[in-house]
Amino acid sequence: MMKRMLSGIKPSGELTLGNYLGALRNFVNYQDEYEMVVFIANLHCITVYQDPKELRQYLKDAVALYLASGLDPQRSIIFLQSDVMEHAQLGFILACNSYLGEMNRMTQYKDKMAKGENALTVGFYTYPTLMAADILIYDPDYVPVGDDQKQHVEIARDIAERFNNRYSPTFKVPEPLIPKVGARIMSLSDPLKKMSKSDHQDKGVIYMLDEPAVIRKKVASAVTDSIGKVNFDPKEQPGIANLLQILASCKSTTVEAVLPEVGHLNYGEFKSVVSDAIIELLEPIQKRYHEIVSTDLLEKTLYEGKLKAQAIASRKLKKVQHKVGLEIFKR
Ligand code: ATP
Ligand code: LTN
Repeated sequence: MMKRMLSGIKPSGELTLGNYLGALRNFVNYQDEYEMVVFIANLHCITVYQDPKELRQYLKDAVALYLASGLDPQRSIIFLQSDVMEHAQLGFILACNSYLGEMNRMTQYKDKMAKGENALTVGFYTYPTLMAADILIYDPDYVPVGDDQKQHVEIARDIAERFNNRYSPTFKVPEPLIPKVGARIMSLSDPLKKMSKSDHQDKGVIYMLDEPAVIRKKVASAVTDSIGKVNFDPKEQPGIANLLQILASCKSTTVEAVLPEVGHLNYGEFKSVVSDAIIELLEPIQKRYHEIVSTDLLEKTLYEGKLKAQAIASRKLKKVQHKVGLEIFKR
């Protein structure tokens, strides 16, 4: 039997090059070998307030970009998280099997607290238990995510093990799968910070739908250093190291393999090679995006995906409800 893989992307903005290299592209590649379950994490999105009109547009673009990148609705299950109500229901049960101490230790939460953000929502606090439900309800073998999401998958594993021990074996304990290259693309304007789609002010974020001229401009103004040599030294030259990672990842190879080709270039020449590689990668996807965005393929994909996902999720939820003792009569 084919092993199952599951992942989601939170469309809290337009998808970025980081989302593509760190996540989406890998989903597409995995379709040949695995049964892929891929969803748009719109519930996770609203853990932080979103303008409804903007959110709707982001969701639509995200589905279109999934398809334009090559996710195939015939082979993969593609759906909207909120369309499968079982996620939220299992999320609550898992929240009742998780502890405040665990939530307080999550980096994402601690970072926001440390920044003194005082309007954090309860939904944001329970982000990890909903994410655990997203995962565990499908019994995947692997969860491919970028580096920043590893802790969330680990807590899902802990919750699964606890539930299995407390009741009886119910959930598969999945493995996170982190790509070797492209797992953490940094912002071009601050190479110590992750390229993030919700950083709307940041000019160092490349969006998947950016026009070639915009990409060139952003790469040309990427922060570098005064050393003047293209080397891979993330400590001393984080900007150049990031561009090298982007180049290697765009070409689906390693930094070691691209260095001999660019090590002798000056920064201006090097940046132009990097822009070319990004444009070459994104242009065909953008073309397909424009072809499908106004067709009924998006609606059809989400409808069919929802039915397939619900079939799996409702079976699992029933089992869980029974084990926890919520049901009186077995249906
Ligand atoms: P937000 O700004 O809302 O936190 P984000 O752009 O950081 O969003 P997520 O929606 O949290 O991205 O992530 C979607 C997937 O893309 C995850 O698997 C995540 O690890 C991956 N990802 C996000 N940003 C990057 C990045 N800069 N480099 C590599 N992978 C990334
Ligand atoms: N938190 C993830 C999105 C996400 C997810 C998931 C990823 C929600 N549920 C389940 C993998 C599995 C993010 O922001 N990238």
